[in-house]
Amino acid sequence: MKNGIAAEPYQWPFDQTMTAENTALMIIDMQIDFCGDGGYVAQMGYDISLTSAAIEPIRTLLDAVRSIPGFTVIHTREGHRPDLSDLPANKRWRSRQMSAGIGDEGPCGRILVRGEPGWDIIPELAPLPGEPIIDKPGKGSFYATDLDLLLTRKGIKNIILTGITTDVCVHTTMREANDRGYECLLVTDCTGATDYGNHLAAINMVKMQGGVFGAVADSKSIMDALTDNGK
Ligand code: C5J
Repeated sequence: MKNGIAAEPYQWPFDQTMTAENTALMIIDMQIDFCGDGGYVAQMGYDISLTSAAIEPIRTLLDAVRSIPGFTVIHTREGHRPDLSDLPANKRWRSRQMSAGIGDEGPCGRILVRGEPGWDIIPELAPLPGEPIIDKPGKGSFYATDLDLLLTRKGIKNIILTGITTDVCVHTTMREANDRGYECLLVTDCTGATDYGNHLAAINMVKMQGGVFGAVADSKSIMDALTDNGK
């Protein structure tokens, strides 16, 4: 990782201080509810091929990162307590405008409820023992979680963001992380949205104003940098 990652709109991270010890790979909400048959996204009528397209690229990147000693991998899951006491009324009533409401019964159990089959991370990307899982009630991974504490304690400065959906939970997390001073990189082929135009727009937003939320790169550029063979 001598030269950083070929990214847009700048080589990432800008100050070239990326090491296994100060960098984390975040895998956001790769749950059946967001990319599996019968899950929340499918029940809302969206095309899960758009969100599930990220699975294989993430798996390849994850395998590479797991082979590097000291590299932190963090998984997140969006979901609520079974009694829905952590589900704000605005989130619930708006979800019920669609054909599937959060907390309602679906083919994969109660939608976005902790412990239900649909809430689980997909088997292809199952966390290994020792890889932290952040359970979050919101779209952002920092809100009402101990993520910031965990990153600070580990000395993490750089975050590589993957997962779904690009325009909602990935973007919210990236914005939260950016405001807290983390250097952020969104991986274009390891993310996906329920609308392809929104995926592209979310990527574009990052690049405005010199990298207003950080930078973007594809997974090949990251793999090249991790193995120092891209130059
Ligand atoms: C959404 C997410 N889209 N994980 N959640 O509701 O992006």
